[in-house]
Amino acid sequence: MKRVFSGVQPTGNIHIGNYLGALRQFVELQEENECIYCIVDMHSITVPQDPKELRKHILDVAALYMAVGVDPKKSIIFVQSDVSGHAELSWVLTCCSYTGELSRMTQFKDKSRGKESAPTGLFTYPILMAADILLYDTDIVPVGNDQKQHIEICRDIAIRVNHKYKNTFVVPDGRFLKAGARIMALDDPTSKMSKSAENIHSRISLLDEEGKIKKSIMRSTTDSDGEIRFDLEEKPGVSNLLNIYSAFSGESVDEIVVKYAGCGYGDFKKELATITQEALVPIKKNFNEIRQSEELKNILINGAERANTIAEKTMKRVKDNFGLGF
Ligand code: AQP
Repeated sequence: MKRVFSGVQPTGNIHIGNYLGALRQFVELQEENECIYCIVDMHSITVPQDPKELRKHILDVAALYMAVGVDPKKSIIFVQSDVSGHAELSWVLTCCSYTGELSRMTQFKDKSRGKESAPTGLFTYPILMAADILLYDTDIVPVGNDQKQHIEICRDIAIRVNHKYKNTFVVPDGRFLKAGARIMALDDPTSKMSKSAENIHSRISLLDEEGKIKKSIMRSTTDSDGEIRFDLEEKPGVSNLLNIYSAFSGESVDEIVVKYAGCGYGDFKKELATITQEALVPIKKNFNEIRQSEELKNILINGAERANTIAEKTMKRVKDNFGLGF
C-alpha cells in the first residue's frame, strides 16, 4: 500500500480546476492506498485572509472533500494547523533550502509580480508544502500541473537531506492527470483558473448555481475564427473548453471535435454548460447535507489525531538525524 498526501487551500470555494486537477484523484486513490488529505490553512495566510471567512472556508473545503467522494472511513481528513509538525518541519527544511531555488518558483513570481516587496511566507510557501508532504512519508502527491515545480523542489530537498544526514525522508512522486491537469481561467485562457481571481466569471465553483455556470461558460473568451478544434497556441480558449468538456464527459478531445464539426461556439458552449451543471448536481446536494452535519468537526478532530500520530514519528526521526534536542 502506498501513502498518498495532498491538500487544498481554504481560500474560497473550490472550482472545477481544483476538482478536475486534484480532487478527482483523491477519490480514485483512496480505494487502494493509505490517503491523507489536508485543508492547508497555514498556506492560505501567505496572503491576508479575513479570519471569519477563513474559518468558514476551512469547514467548506472539508465538506467539499466529502461531497466529491473522499470517505473519512478510508482517508484521513484534517486541518493543517491542527498538527504542529507542519510548522516544525518547515523550519528544519528552511535551513536545508536556498534562496536561489525559491526565487525560480513561477507561482511566487506570479503572485508577487508588480510588488516592490512580497510577504516572506509567499516566498517560503514551497518549503511548507515540502514539509506537509515529507511529514507523512508520502509516496504519491496527486496535484494539478501548476504544482509540478513545487513537487520538484520538495524532491530536491528530500534527496539533499537524505544525502547529508541519514536516510530521513521518503522521496515522493507527483501524480498529474492528463485531462483536467490545468484548467485555465474562462475570461483569460492564458492564466490558470483560480479561487482568488477577482472576476467570478473566470471560474466555475463547485457550488455555483446553474444560471451562474451557464453565464460563465457562455461569456468565456474564445476567438473569432469560429472553428472548434484543439490548438493551445492559436485557440487557447476553445482548447480549454474542450479540456473541460472531455474531463466531465469522459469523451476524448478528438471525439468531441468530430462531434461538433461545423457547429458554432454557441451550441458547443450550451452543451458544455449542461454537462457541467449535471456533473455538479450531486456534489452540491452532498455538500449541503455534510456541511450542516454535527459530525463534520468530529471527523476533523479525529483526522488530526491520526495525522499527528504519523507526524510525531517523523519528527522524532528528523530530530534524531539532525541532532536536535538531547
Ligand atoms: N486551474 C487549475 N487546474 C487544475 N488543477 C488546479 N489546481 C489549482 N488550480 C488548478 C490544483 O488544485 C489543488 C489545490 O490548489 P490550492 O488550493 O492549494 O492552490 P492553488 O493551486 O493556488 O489554487 P487556486 O485555486 O489558484 O487558489 P488561490 O487562488 O488561492 O491561489 C492543487 O493540487 C492544484 O494543483
